[in-house]
Amino acid sequence: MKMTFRWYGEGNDSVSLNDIRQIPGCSGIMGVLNQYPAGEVWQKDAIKEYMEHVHSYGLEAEVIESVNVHEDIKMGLPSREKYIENYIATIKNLAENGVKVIVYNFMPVFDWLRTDLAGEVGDGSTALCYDDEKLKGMTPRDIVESTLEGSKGFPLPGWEADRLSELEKTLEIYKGITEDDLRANYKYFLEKIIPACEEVGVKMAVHPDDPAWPLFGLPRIAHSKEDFDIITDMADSPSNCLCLCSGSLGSSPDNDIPAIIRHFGKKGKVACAHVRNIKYFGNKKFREASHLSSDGDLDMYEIVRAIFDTCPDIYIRPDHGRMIWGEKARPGYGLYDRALGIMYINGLWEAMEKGR
Ligand SMILES: [Mn+2]
Repeated sequence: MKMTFRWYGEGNDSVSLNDIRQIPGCSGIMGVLNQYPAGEVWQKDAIKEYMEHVHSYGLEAEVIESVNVHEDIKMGLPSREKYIENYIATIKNLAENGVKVIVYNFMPVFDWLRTDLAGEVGDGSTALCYDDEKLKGMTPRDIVESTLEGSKGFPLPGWEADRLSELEKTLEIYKGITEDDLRANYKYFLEKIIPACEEVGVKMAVHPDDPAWPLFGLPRIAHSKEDFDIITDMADSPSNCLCLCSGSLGSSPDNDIPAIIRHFGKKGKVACAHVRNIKYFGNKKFREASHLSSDGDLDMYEIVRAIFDTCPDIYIRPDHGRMIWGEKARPGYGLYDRALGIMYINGLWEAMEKGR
């Protein structure tokens, strides 16, 4: 297992590389170069400079996240060809700079979504919350505005301005796109990019829909074991993998996370994992919890155990954390609670290794 920490880049994160290297057992980051809007080629020189900077702190950056898929690819528009070409160029440029895993998603329009970015936990801390009843009273534009307002000035992954600039127009086009259409467009994309990934030894790791159900009538096709069976079959390759996010899949109690990890772990299909806990408050209503099992409804021991047993060599990172100890940071991405999460996962891991 390689323990990592999500980092948004100099000037774009309240957490520094110096902070990250002080977290015990943390060997690297899951990084992003967020100057590039979806569809643009990530340039070699910029990636090289970024890598050298991360390496200068003794940290690795073998996993890069948020290499966003342009909406035209998801919608299957003729313009997808040039965006797929650009995506392949980005894959090659990243691989040339030591990247082994690329995390992406195939969610239409909205990436992750919460109705409250600073819900009271009850102990003075706050956490990201979702309440479907609350969302029902909101339009897509309302949720975009409330999310940007709650972001405390930090750009949020998946809520990039370029992605949301033509929101209404994009939503209109999606009205004619079924789940099967979206799957066909996804397959088309994978068939084009996976040979390039194989050539340069990169694994594509698709992030699950978050939350694990359709939103605003938009098709979503990556939130269950069955969905991932279909996706991994779309391109039969060691490069076509998953980013197992326990909190995203775990937003639905129907998903048995340890069983899903074991199923795909044994097949060599898990490239990395985001580990986080969730507390349910009813149907489609949850709050993100600390990593500790007893603070939420997911069993972190069984989740880490499934990784330990079936895919022990993957990259792991704590996912979102609560905002604790008065920290001011990008919602979900403070230093303190995620560092606590790392220590908890490290503790589970050491106990498993020694108890073998
Ligand atoms: Mn995640």
